[in-house]
Amino acid sequence: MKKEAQLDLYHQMVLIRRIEEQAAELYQQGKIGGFLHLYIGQEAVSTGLIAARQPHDRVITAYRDHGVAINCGLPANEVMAELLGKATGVSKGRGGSMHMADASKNFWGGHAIVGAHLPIAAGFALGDQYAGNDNVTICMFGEGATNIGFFHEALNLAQVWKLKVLWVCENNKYGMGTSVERASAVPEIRQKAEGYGMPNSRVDGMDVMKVYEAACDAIEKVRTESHPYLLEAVTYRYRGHSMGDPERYRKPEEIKQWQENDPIGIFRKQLVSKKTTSEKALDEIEARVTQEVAAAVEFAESSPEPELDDLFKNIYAES
Ligand SMILES: Cc1ncc(C[n+]2csc(CCOP(=O)(O)OP(=O)(O)O)c2C)c(N)n1
Repeated sequence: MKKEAQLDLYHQMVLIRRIEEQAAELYQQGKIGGFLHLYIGQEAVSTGLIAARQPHDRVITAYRDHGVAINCGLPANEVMAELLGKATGVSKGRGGSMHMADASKNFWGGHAIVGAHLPIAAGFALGDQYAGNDNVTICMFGEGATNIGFFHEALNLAQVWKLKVLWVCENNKYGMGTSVERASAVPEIRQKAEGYGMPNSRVDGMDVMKVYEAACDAIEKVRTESHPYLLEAVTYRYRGHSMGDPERYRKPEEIKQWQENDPIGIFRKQLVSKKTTSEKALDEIEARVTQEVAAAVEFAESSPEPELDDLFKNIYAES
């Protein structure tokens, strides 16, 4: 990957981190309502993954979606405005944290029901198969989602119909307060694909370049060989499941251990040690992000609330 593209990935990862740190503060001030699930610690997964897609490849994910939205090119201002429920938000203030979407960027959301978007991803790919194009649908979900029916139904049909779906499991070790060891019959999620005869692999989800390479390889296989593929990215969330999680299910030492493996820190070290760039250039990116986040908050806070008269708009699609 060229230097400029690598610096762009660094920028995206830092932007996601700082937007979410800011969102946590705004939540505590009561300016963000509903649930807020932070992606902090997992930035390398969506950043590496989305960098490997073509613009015509679809992306769909669960409720931990702010980072994915940024990686898909949704503007930081509009992501922040959506978090605050404002009319200028990516979903016009109607979706909030869990329902960001922008079809023009091929980002199909943001879904709150665990696993429910997996059959939707299979449906997208079936539609693309009918249309005869070579779009790949990238479907992201947590390891908790792989213990429920939607996952198995969707993977089975995807393999039967040879649908072009890249299934990406972000194994961050916990589904709310339940550890993967307590809930999954097999230790590695990728093993579940074996039951459907589906090619699969596992990657270090804390290393953005490793994710990027694994994703390029998997997307190429899906597109050219016309079959689904399951990629498991091993990662960790540093914050609670959502805001207000007392986190009684894990020890602070465990979080600390993973923080030593911070995805932004790892990438920073790589960029400097391989002489791709200097510490100074990376500091400049960080300073730029600070300004972008401040501008996003300003934009969101000064934006209007959705109009009451618009309440019933955009509920049904017009035929
Ligand atoms: C069908 C359904 N069951 C339960 C819930 C409540 N719930 C919300 S998140 C979650 C955990 C899911 O964990 P995982 O899929 O690993 O994703 P992560 O939160 O780790 O990103 C649960 C059980 C839900 N939203 N939908």
